[in-house]
Amino acid sequence: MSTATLFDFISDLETQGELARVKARVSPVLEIAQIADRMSKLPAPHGHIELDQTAAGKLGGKALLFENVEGSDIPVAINTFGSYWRVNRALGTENLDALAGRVQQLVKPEIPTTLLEKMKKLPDLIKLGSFPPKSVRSGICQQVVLEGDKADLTRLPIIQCWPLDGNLNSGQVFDKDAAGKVTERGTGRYITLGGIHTINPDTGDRNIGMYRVQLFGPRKAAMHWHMHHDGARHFRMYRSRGQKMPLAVALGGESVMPYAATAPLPPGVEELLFAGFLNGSGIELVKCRTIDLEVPANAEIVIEGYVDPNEKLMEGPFGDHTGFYSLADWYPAFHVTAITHRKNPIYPTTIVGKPPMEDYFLGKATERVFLPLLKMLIPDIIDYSLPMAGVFHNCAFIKIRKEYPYQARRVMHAIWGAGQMSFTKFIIVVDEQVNVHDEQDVLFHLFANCDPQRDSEIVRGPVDILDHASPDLGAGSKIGFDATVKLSAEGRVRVWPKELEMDQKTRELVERRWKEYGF
Ligand SMILES: Cc1cc2nc3c(=O)[nH]c(=O)nc-3n(C[C@H](O)[C@H](O)[C@H](O)COP(=O)(O)O)c2cc1C
Ligand SMILES: [Mn+2]
Repeated sequence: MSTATLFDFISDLETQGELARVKARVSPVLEIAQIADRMSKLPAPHGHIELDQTAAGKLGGKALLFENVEGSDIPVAINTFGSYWRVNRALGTENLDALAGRVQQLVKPEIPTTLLEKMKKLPDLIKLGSFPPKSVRSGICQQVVLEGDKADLTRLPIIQCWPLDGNLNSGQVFDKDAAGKVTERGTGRYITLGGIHTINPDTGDRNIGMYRVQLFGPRKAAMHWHMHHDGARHFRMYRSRGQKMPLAVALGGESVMPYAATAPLPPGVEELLFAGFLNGSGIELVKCRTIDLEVPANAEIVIEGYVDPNEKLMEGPFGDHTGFYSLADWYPAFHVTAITHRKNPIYPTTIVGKPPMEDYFLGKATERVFLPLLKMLIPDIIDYSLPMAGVFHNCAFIKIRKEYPYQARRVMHAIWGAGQMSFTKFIIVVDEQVNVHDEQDVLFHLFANCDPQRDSEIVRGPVDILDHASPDLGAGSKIGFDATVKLSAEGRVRVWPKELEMDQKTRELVERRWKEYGF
């Protein structure tokens, strides 16, 4: 079972030997981040899952609860999702494949044949098996209500992750010409594990995305949503109407909530439904106090406010999950109208950086859980892996059962059209017998089976906003390598040699006689 509140989740982790409490007084500026980084590189108490045999798969250390943080009386929880076991625990599953199996069940009763029909059906599929959210009259997230001037973000133990975060003098600015016009500077402190709740003003659809929030002042922050994400899309809708956008940042809640906020659901598919599905019961919602939105009743802390379409802030730089600082750029300003919280709340956060970090395990959960949905869109795919070094968007290994010429290329183009997978910069397609979870096996076949000129496919298109190598922000090129065995219609192909393999009879003979050889 997933747990109902962050407090319960932490208690559960503690009982299971997965939590370390830190009583020493620590600074929220860099110190917590450095401790969490070091901890995340230690072996995880409960080891790793079968599928991920990489060294990273065993890491994660323990979740941390800092009880004595300078400048705030609220404890900080970090690294709570930083291992396979803890992600499984949060999602209430024994292993990710079992959860993928539940998603597979949703996908099964599926009849439509065209891609478009399938895309249209996705929302239904999610709804089908899930539990809708329930409105309730009161929730622990509103045990304490601080409105107006009483609301003060600086009282929260918001951490600074990396030394140059928020530092505009570091040369890390995207729009150098505009940088001169900056009148208001942010701090280096960011809310990093919040669920950003917004509503589509046309349809009323609710969205939750995990977007970082940079602290500017007691009631002011900057919202860093990528232009391709739903929060940004909602914002553009309010902006074109000339309206302020109500927004709430929810911290904590059911242990499935932070993961659900990161899940790459198609626009219009509500994260709340997916969270209900993961949670095994609908997420309880309460009305916000100062804006027209509902938020999870079981959250620890909720920050209410609105985004002003006419006000931009120079957000960043920020040490990102790519292993580089993402450059400072203009993002909308968020004005806080209230902070509500439970009595004695816990403040959850995370840091990102060079992998493996806590988000590696959240990303791997997505890789597994979304496999059935990806297969539904692109039935050629048997399995896939997003290798650690590719930090999710940069690289995908795809396994297909090849049946006709150029099938690998069809798969590449389908991926480049599939939701957030479309940002994949390097795609390597391999045959059925290759283990996509073994990097060496994939690279072996890439290097051996490709004639670079004949077997690569380069396209232009939208790329991840965080890609610093693309010539333009969010726009660049992507490459696919067909590392499968080539068929005659795939360009000039000579006789393809067989891969080495000892015959079964001899293998069995040696197996039987192994002791006899006297090793
Ligand atoms: C720890 C973490 C931090 C993230 N930070 C951001 C961010 O600052 N901005 C952003 O647009 N996406 C960020 N993401 C990715 C989004 O949460 C993710 O793509 C999600 O699916 C977006 O939801 P949406 O499609 O509803 O917008 C982050 C993900 C994780 C795991
Ligand atoms: Mn969404």
